[in-house]
Amino acid sequence: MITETTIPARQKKMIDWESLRSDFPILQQKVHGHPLIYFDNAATSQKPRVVIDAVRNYYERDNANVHRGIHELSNRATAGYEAARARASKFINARSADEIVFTRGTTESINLVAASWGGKNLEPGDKILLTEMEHHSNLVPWQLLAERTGAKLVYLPVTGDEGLLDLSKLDSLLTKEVKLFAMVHISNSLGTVNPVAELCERARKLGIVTLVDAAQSAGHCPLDARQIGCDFLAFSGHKICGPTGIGVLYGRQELLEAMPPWQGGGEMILSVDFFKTTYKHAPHRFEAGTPDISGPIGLHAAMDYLDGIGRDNIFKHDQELAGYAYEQLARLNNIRLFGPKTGRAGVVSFLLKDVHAHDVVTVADQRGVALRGGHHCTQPLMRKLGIESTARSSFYFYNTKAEVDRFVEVVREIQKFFAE
Ligand code: 7TS
Repeated sequence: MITETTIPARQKKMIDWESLRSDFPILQQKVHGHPLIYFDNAATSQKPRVVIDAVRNYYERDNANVHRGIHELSNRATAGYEAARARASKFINARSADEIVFTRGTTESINLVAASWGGKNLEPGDKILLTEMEHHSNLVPWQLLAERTGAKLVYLPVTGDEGLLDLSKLDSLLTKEVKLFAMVHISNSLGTVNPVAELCERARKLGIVTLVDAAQSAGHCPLDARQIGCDFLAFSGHKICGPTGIGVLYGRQELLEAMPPWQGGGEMILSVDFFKTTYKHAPHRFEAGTPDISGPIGLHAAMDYLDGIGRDNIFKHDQELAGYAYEQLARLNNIRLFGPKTGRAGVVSFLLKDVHAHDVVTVADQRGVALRGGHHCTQPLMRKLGIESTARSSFYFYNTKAEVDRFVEVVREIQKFFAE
């Protein structure tokens, strides 16, 4: 039996953040002899037991293919799959579950829009507006589309180390050639929170289609697709406590309905003849073949879990930790910090003078602290900032101030170690 995972909504002031850690079996371990401090949440989040259980229960009790068999197990699998779609719709306040397409993740969601919507609607001379802080997955699909269609890419600039969008340039970039404006909500490299509702509103007034990359925001702050007013929005299950391999594409129904299929195969058809096929309505038209079924079921449990805590509470907690980490790091000598001084999300990127980011990450790992070093799939942004990489700490609600203290101490040790 598929059971609804319901966590009673916790009272605002009564959240015991420390106790939430016991929901995450993976956090209860030592790495290289030290308690694990997991600060690589922008890459992927850890999974609470309710999510692991939901996936295990599905395989132990309900596993069957969806929409195909008229037998009990298939009916249960289908019910679980479609319940997850309805839950995802609620999670981002879509108008209906028909606006939710399941994909492998943010990357696949954006590729779907580029190939299907972009392939149909773009012509030579059209422009696609992006920002300079996009992740490669909100950049390369548009480059591929531009190559195919003859469209051109244009970029809204980033101001420098503080990593804000230069909104004074927006009006001059929003020309009549621009057909699509795709933007990241929260930057995975800088922690910048972009004013996506305002950006979408300004684009919409000119009839420009908008896409919001919500990979770093969906599980970290309240997210309301209708209030943002975007046409498309993408996120990944694995960054919001759900399983890997499952993601969501939200598309406004009239746009999805007008888009041609992307991949062809089973599940997405109404009728197939040797030379002609008719397709199901959206969203099913975009889900060819046997989908990931345990993924949406695990994701459903993750969305319930997060909303049980409250994403407004999670955002506050993320911001407090990141603000505290930024302040502590800013006290050190020979450190360069990236991203906004205030109002940042739970990401702090930095560079130590004369120490490569990869060395920072390697030594931190020896002390049980999981960071990420590299370009974070934002190579053009790194080039703009005149660097190759950063060391990045990224936080989630199960991280604590004590962990930040230990992390800052480790950074100090690293500075000493490389100074000798
Ligand atoms: N967009 C943003 C803003 C991201 O941070 C990521 C992944 C993606 C898109 C792609 O998500 P995927 O689930 O399809 O891979 N970001 C990172 C990161 O910062 N470190 O590893 C993956």
